[in-house]
Amino acid sequence: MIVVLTGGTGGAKFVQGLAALVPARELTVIVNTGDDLTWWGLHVSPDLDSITYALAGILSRERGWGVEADTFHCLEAMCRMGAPAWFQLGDRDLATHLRRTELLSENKTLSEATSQIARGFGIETRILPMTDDRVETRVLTADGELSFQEYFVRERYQVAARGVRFEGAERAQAAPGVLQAIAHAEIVVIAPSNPITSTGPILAVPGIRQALKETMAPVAAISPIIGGAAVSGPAGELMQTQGLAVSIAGVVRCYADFLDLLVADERDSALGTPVEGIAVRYTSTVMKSEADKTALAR
Ligand code: FO1
Repeated sequence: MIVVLTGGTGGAKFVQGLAALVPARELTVIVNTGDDLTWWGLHVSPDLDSITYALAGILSRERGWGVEADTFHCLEAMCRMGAPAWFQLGDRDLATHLRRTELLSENKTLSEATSQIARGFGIETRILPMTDDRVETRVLTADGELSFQEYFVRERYQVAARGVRFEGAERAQAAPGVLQAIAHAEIVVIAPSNPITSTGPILAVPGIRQALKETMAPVAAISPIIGGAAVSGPAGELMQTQGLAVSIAGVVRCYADFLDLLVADERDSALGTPVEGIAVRYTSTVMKSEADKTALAR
């Protein structure tokens, strides 16, 4: 059993690569839900949906989120009626949020809603939200706090971040199956995701970090930092707010208490950043093509 911890678009690409190599039932994906939001009254779980769409083979290649070739007629109609439109939901994507919201309103848990949605797409891989409880990533700025999507999408991470916190994390419980999957894994892989806002919320759920320390499985992480900079997004700036170097050494510091192996890009080998106490394997980690994704996963 391979267990992947993931969030964001880099993680979804990596899971796509892995899914091409590993039988679907031998993979369990534990997903960040700190980015979740209520939008137009609907419960949207962007990272769960990116994994679902990636495994269903319908993740938009162009955007890296949402459904390939989706249309935005509902968004246009909502705009006409004065609804907020900075967070764009495609028409086919919308069905997922409608169904999830309906299931949650029938007192199903997020885990149950997620597995029902995944079944609808014919997915056999287990997709587990990190928790069924509400944990919300909050970004601290000079003018107050923003939700993750306000910071990431609405402000396009152009406001200076001072820190990040995970509202509700200390009271949250790992979702059913999460701790067991880590305990019984043959290998655990931390996807090339933002270590602060994508995997950070997962590790903030009580018990998950401990499970990673205790598992007999080797734990490997793929660095989202390439050549001393984030591949995309605000990972670099957010790492600095936590006093971390924007380097593979900074990534290792996020995971040092349980990590056995860091997979880093060969450009970082050339930089020669010292990484202490951990094995580092250098390879090409840029995922542009399908072949890149499977090569990295292999
Ligand atoms: N990202 C954007 O940059 N702009 C959007 O309007 C947007 C909408 C959106 C809708 C559904 C969804 O599942 C993801 C969406 N994303 C959008 C991506 C999302 O903000 C990120 O993938 C994650 O939250 C980062 O982990």
